[in-house]
Amino acid sequence: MDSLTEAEIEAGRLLFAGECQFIAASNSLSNLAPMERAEIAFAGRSNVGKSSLVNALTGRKTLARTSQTPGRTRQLIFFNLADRLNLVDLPGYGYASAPKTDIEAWSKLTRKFLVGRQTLQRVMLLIDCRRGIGKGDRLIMDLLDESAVSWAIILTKADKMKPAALAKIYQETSEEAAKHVAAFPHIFVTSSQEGRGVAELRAHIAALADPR
Ligand SMILES: Nc1nc2c(ncn2[C@@H]2O[C@H](COP(=O)(O)OP(=O)(O)OP(=O)(O)O)[C@@H](O)[C@H]2O)c(=O)[nH]1
Ligand SMILES: [Mg+2]
Repeated sequence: MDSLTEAEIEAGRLLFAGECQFIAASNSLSNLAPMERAEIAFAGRSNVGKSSLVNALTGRKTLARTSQTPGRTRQLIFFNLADRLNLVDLPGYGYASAPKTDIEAWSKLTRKFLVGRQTLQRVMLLIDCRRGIGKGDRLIMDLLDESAVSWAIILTKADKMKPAALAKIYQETSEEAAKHVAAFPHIFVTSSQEGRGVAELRAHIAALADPR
């Protein structure tokens, strides 16, 4: 964001330089991580780059498991960042080749988590910049609006797109997001591969963490 100060960028860098520990991999409401601190969840279509972004943010290449094959993250994965914030890597939606009953179970759990988690400060909704907002994304956007959960869009894989095309999708995405009551007004643009937008996103997230 243009308005970020050096101090805010530094606060983000410091937080994410802190220790990051795996807490839990949950497959049911009964084994979610305890609500001990502020949380940020990463949601989006399968293969959009959620796990890669968690790794880029924390500077740890293999913290969250990533994959060429969509549907890699099948549980809600909780990480404790410096005892100030939980990062939650969610299973993606729109993944067609898993058994239908499995998909239904993950989506149900993910939806329940998103609407019923008091510690959740913001849902980062990842959108592949080459695809733009899709049907599954719109369902989540509506769900979050209805539940008054604050959410923000991140356009991922910016390294895959030329500047002019990226500017166009940025504009379209901003216009659509602006129609939603619970949407954060700024759209983030990232590349986990090249590190683009990562420092800015760290700063944004650090502002939502518990105080030291
Ligand atoms: N070029 C490029 N590729 C990326 C980027 N981020 C992720 N990818 C690739 O996209 C694929 C999927 O990444 P993941 O991070 O596993 O995606 P995910 O959203 O966690 O997927 P699920 O766990 O299935 O929901 C992998 O092959 C990554 O290497 C990026 O910024 N640029
Ligand atoms: Mg994943």
